[in-house]
Amino acid sequence: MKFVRHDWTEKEILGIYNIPLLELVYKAATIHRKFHDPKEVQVSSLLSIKTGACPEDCAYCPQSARYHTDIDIGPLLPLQKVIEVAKKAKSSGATRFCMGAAWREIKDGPEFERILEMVKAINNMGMEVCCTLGMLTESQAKRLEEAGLYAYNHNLDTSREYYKKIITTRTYEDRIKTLENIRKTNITVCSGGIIGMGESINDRAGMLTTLSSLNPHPESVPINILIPVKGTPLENQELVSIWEMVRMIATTRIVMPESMVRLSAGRVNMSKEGQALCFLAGANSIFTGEKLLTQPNPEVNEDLDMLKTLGLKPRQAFKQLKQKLELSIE
Ligand code: SAM
Ligand code: DTB
Ligand code: SF4
Repeated sequence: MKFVRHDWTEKEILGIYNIPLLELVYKAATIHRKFHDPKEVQVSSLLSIKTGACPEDCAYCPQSARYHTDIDIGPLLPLQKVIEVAKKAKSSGATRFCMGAAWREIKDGPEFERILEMVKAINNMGMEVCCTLGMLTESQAKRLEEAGLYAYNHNLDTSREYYKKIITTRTYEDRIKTLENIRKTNITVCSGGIIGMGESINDRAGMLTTLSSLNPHPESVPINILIPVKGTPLENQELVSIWEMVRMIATTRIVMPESMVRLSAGRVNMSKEGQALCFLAGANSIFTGEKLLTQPNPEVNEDLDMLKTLGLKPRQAFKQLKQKLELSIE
């Protein structure tokens, strides 16, 4: 039986999503154990390096300039400040540091140069560096690669069909083009989406069909639960039930067995038992730190306690890279 496939159909994925719940968790857990160490969880830290006033109209996002939300808008942070935060994150156990900017796209110039300095400095600290800065060109991706960037996050967020209902200022094709530009370098790809925006189960399966058609699959796939933020068009969306999150995580694990599946935004609204089921179903990465970009996340000590209770330990940095190098030396 072939596990890593790039030709999953939406119908097949829907079929998996709808398997009776415990049976689905068992199947996903079995696949998870074939490809990953089930005792390990990757711990990433997140920092908003440029907050708010974004020209895009993503209906879920508190950082769009079009909505009135309660966030602290700010310009690109100075290099030293970012280094300080990264050091703290490292000392509290994070092995990946992800920097997010509320930009539509990267513009060449002094701000991009500053970001390249940030990437270099954090890479030199021995952490995997990840950025999410909006759309980018092939030459910008190359420059980030030269600076030592390990991963670039750029989410598809939902299905091609539903995307138009959520964002009008860019297209699904724009998103895919940026993912292709990243793939032209050795930077790893991080791409996933959000559930709970009013999309159908077909839309969830549709998003996973597109993500799993990418060859290679994204090395990491974040699954966010919508945080309905006051002032955004999605402020009144009902919270997604934990059972739907477990189904989404398990289905993602089954269709992209080698990828890291990240339990991303929305953990503040999940019980520890719910998160435990997600880990069992194949999630093996979380964001720690009491803030995501602008919204709350569980406290670090609370997370460390949870990992300890579940017998999970943080994964070391650059592990995949090390495994690949070891294989090529053998
Ligand atoms: N501006 C860049 C972009 O859009 O690619 C990078 C930052 S953007 C905030 C990164 C991701 O955060 C989005 O793609 C979306 O998946 C997630 N996100 C934003 N607001 C969210 C919310 N309220 N709930 C859950 N996820 C959210
Ligand atoms: C991702 O998929 N989730 C993270 C990360 N990639 C950049 C961001 C979540 C943001 C949640 C809303 C906020 O904090 O503003
Ligand atoms: Fe801007 Fe990114 Fe938020 Fe969209 S998701 S409004 S592009 S910061």
